[in-house]
Amino acid sequence: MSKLPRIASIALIVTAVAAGQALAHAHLKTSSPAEKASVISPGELDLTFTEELDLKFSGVKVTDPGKKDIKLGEAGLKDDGKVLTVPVPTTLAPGDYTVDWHVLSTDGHKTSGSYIFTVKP
Ligand SMILES: [Cu+2]
Repeated sequence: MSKLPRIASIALIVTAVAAGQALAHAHLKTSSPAEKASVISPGELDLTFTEELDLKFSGVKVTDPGKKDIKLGEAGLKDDGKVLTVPVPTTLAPGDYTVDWHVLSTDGHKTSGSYIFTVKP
């Protein structure tokens, strides 16, 4: 019985974890309105990511309950480039809205996702 294979596999895991942290992509940490939140029509959307973003290749699309695109203002970055902020110039009617986001983090990796929030009557 040798302990070598076990030590080797532990070393492999440690290496994989370290590499994973070095290549961390931008993941959505929090948002305002939050996922599944019920809110009054928001004046803007704030999406907070784990990494700094490249604004040129980052964006948000919002669709209404009828799957129609909502007209949004020009996206910007704040808080060290980790928060993507998008003005919502119109008042949203009550219903469920889908936010589709795609971002490029400054490490050159793309991520995307979507979530829903509700505008209450
Ligand atoms: Cu990355």
